[in-house]
Amino acid sequence: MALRGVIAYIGVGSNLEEPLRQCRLALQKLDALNDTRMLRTSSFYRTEPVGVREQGPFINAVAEIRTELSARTLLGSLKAIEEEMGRRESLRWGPRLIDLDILLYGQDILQEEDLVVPHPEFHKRRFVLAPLCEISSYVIHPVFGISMQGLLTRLGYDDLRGVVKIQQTDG
Ligand code: A4P
Ligand code: MG
Repeated sequence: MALRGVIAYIGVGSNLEEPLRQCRLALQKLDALNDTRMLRTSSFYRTEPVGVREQGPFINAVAEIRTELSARTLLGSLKAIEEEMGRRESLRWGPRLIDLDILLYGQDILQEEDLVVPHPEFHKRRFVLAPLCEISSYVIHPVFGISMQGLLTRLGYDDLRGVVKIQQTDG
């Protein structure tokens, strides 16, 4: 059967109520979406909070999916998962039960009021680039024309905010 749809990358993050469990559950729900197939998932990473520093560490991961949903429908599905899991309105960059972001949707560039793709700022964030590089280091950022590995390398060593791969056996 011919492969259809678009390859998209979804960022998963949580720092509340057993974050690792929240991230695992979110990935299961992502896997169960209609017209969407999970292709690969990164390891989980324990990461220092970026933005609001006075909050607990995050667990982050990235999933590669193939989807026949439009970017907008996919956004709606991600928000539905967040709501189903009990996410409430949260402070910008503050603690959150679960955050699901469309990092990339093929090579599309979207600049709408409530949908910006590639997700703004991810090119500067080690907590996104490290898991993304683990599964798809060669993917090109459509705005900058640089690979994920290139973006990660470009962060250099002056941004060594803790981003540590955790072992599956950590629970
Ligand atoms: N929206 C626009 N574009 C997108 C997109 N590509 N994907 C809109 C998903 N949503 C998108 O998002 C607010 C609105 O953004 C949505 O209604 C949607 O229409 P939100 O998820 O409700 O709010 P948010 O999470 O506070 O905003 P955002 O922009 O996702 O936050 P950030 O910038 O991702 O920051 N530190 C660590 N270590 N790990 C983290 O995961 N996350 C944040 C959140 C801060 N610090 C962190 C982490
Ligand atoms: Mg978000």
